[in-house]
Amino acid sequence: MINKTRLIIVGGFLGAGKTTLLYETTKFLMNQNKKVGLITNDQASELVDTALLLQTKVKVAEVSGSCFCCNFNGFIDSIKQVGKDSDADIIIAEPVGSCTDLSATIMQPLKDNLNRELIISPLTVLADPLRLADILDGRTAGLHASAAYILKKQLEESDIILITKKDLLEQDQLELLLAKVKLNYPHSEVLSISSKTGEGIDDWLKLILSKTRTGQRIVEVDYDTYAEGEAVLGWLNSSISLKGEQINWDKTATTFLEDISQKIDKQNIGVGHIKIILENGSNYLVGNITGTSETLSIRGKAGISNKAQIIINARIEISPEILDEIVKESLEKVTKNTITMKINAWKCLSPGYPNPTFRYNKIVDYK
Ligand SMILES: Nc1nc2c(ncn2[C@@H]2O[C@H](COP(=O)(O)OP(=O)(O)OP(=O)(O)O)[C@@H](O)[C@H]2O)c(=O)[nH]1
Ligand SMILES: [Mg+2]
Repeated sequence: MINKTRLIIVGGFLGAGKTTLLYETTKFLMNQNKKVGLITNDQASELVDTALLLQTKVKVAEVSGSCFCCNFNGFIDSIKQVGKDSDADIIIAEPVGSCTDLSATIMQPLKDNLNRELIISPLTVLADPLRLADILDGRTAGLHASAAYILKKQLEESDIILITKKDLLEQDQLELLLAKVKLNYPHSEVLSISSKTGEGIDDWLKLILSKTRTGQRIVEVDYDTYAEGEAVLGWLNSSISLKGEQINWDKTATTFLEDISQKIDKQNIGVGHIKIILENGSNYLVGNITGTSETLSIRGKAGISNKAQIIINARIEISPEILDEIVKESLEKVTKNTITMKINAWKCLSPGYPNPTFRYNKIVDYK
């Protein structure tokens, strides 16, 4: 079989930098005249990640309503669909950040079932350097112990650990972290990148595009702890149309996120990731919170106009009911008397017990 499609799976905990890397990698590969297709994944529909990645103009398929592992057939259908629609040389897929056991539930079944159609790259697991350093020091990175358990299992089962956001570290901090990670995860290759500066993306791509040994380790996962780690997260996905008179959307989005992050700080809530995309025609901004208010970041500008669309995705350690209240209250505060909202979708949930379609307990041979 000639011209097999490359499949790259980019895992890692919530907020680790997966979508940002997919975005930058897609642009990088397009500049090399490669055809790229992308797959996003979430427990519900209305994804910030999909809306953002569509800005690259490549095809984006979405597996929503369940993770790749619990809807493996949906994942296969998406691989085939996006491969066909974009005639892709390379497909990059981003699983849900609170998923683990991917080697047993995704990598092995993929090798077993799609080895004639695909070349599968090593399983790359992204890690935010600040969370990673905290975990390596024996703490929980501000997360519930069971959520931190998921993060640790992701690292253990990786073929490659990719420390992200290296621009946030001094050189000596980075070297120390790299050395610690290598010591703690001796079976994985360890690299670092910054999607912000582009540094390291080339080296990572060279490595994963030249290798096919993937899913080299299946680790033991206690599904009750894994389920608890997911269930402590309230999950909110919503999409809203906004209308007003010459509204400054950048200010609106900033005030909204600041208000939410203040509540999080005050109530000391563990944060997976809160993200928004606010689109005003072809202008858009993306806002993220991955921990305390210090992590709040806003990129891009949506400008001033009468109409815009916002998608909000939040995963924080609080019940879905309280999350619902927090977000509604902050929205009402910033829209009061000036902006009318039409809610197109609003879903609040707590992820159910993970129930993968397949779970292999042996490594599938694959070269
Ligand atoms: N400084 C810096 N920030 C980054 C970098 N890469 C990602 N980020 C930031 O990290 C936050 C999370 O990035 P995402 O790419 O959305 O993370 P993710 O892993 O896709 O998150 P989920 O899909 O929710 O699991 C955002 O605020 C990004 O701007 C980087 O290289 N440097
Ligand atoms: Mg993402």
